[in-house]
Amino acid sequence: MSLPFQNRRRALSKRLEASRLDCLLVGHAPNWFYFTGFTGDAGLLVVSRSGATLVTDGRFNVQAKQETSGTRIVVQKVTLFEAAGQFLREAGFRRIGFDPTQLTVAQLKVVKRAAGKRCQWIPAPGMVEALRMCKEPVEIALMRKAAVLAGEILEGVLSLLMPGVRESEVAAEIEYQMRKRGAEGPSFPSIVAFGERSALPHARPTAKRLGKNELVVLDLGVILGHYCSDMTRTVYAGRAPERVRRWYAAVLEAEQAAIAAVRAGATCGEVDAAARGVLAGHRLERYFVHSTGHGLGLEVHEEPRVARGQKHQLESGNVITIEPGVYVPGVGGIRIEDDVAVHADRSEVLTRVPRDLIEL
Ligand SMILES: [Mn+2]
Repeated sequence: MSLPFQNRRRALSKRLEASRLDCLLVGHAPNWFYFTGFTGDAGLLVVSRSGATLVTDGRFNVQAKQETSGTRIVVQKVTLFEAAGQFLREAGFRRIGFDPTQLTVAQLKVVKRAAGKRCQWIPAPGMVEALRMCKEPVEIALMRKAAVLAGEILEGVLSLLMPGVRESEVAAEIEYQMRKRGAEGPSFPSIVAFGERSALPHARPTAKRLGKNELVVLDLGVILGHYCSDMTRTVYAGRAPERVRRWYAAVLEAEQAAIAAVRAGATCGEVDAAARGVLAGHRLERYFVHSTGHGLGLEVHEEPRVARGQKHQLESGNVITIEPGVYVPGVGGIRIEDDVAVHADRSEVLTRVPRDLIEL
């Protein structure tokens, strides 16, 4: 199953034409992968209306030829940015688009100088990200697999949550299972947080041991076939007290309301408001300290953002997370997160783990 690199370059080409750009300089690894399939971590891709050229170094020459097709490979003899500049000069490109959020001031200076004075440099932020936001069916199929695998791993480690186990031991098992079961690795450092630490939305696993009557937040995702998944479940080690049940029910209700709001045509702000409104109804809004979700794909955080006031209108092919939470400092936190794909006439939850409160 090969990804439609040619089609993507054609789609970019149309945008270049609309912006009257001769080419776009692509310096972000997920973006050059998107257009060529090249998985190396050093390079610069120039996509023009007539073709694609990848500048890379000798370490990646063989790999680049194996992984790409219809892409010219230039092995740099000087530094990467000088070599890219020389190529732009020789190719005669004049109006060159670049993403100012992905190029450092120093890199831009070098490539500009090497390309020569005739070139005009036009900021074109987010041009590739806008294309990547709409996944093709083949991408959604890969993301479905990544989501299912994350769920299986999450369910598999629940049996480790016995009194005395350390956060770091659970995290190690999670990431071992990812590799063992075919993932390239975790899509971000797995979060395993016990007790009070569950109130930290981005807790890193520590040597803390699981005690009796503690919340446990497990937030993990895999990269499988280049695509990311991202999911969270919160369980209770013991019999949950009344207030924890109440918080859990509120977060679950918020998550379900947000998932129900996901459809083509809805704005990301409306989806965020659906979750936030439920939590406000339970007087828990001030404990919801982050946005409702984010886009997911080749990167674990990408466009669109699912946050307050975001105007992006969801469309078929968008894949986002929905992950409301409640974090009570000094007590604990609860988050429930799933991955949702938008189709023309429905939405599809890609993650497949039950959401009812589990008491261990
Ligand atoms: Mn997430």
